[in-house]
Amino acid sequence: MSSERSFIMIKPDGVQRNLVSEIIGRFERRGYKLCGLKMVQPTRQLAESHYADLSERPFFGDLCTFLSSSPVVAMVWAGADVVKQGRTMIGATDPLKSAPGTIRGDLALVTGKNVIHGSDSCENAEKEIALWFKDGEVCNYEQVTAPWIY
Ligand code: RTP
Repeated sequence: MSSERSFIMIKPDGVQRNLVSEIIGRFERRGYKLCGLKMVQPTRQLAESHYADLSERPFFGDLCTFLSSSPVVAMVWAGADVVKQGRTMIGATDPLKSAPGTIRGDLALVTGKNVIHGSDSCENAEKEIALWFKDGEVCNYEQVTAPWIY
């Protein structure tokens, strides 16, 4: 099993709309391994750090206000090609441009409330995991092996 990891976050709108199990289920059914999970209401500072790359964009303030407005579910998922595959499962930033079958394409309509975040590179995934999780909060474990579990 690959040790590649991605930081996946159900944003405030996904939590408020009771989409947590729907989203977790998609990653579980795909075959990915859940290694970290917590609900947290991000501080403004954490939201700004998470989206620091977008600090010059006009929507940055509203984005950070939204992210820190209500709890999120922060997760670490591991498995083969999880960063790229996770982004494919999530869909395009604008839900109206997301294919049916993707999380945003099935569950969202508005760019500013697009339900979920997924890391866009392995390097950023590790940075985001370090930003959101303390040492000891992410589990590194082997799943029970059987030919049909990979
Ligand atoms: P995310 O980081 O949340 O996974 O989203 P993403 O990679 O698909 O898109 P990104 O460009 O990183 O933008 C981060 C989030 O900012 C909001 N956004 N609003 N008003 C706008 O034009 C606009 N553009 C982006 C979205 O919520 C997007 O997910």
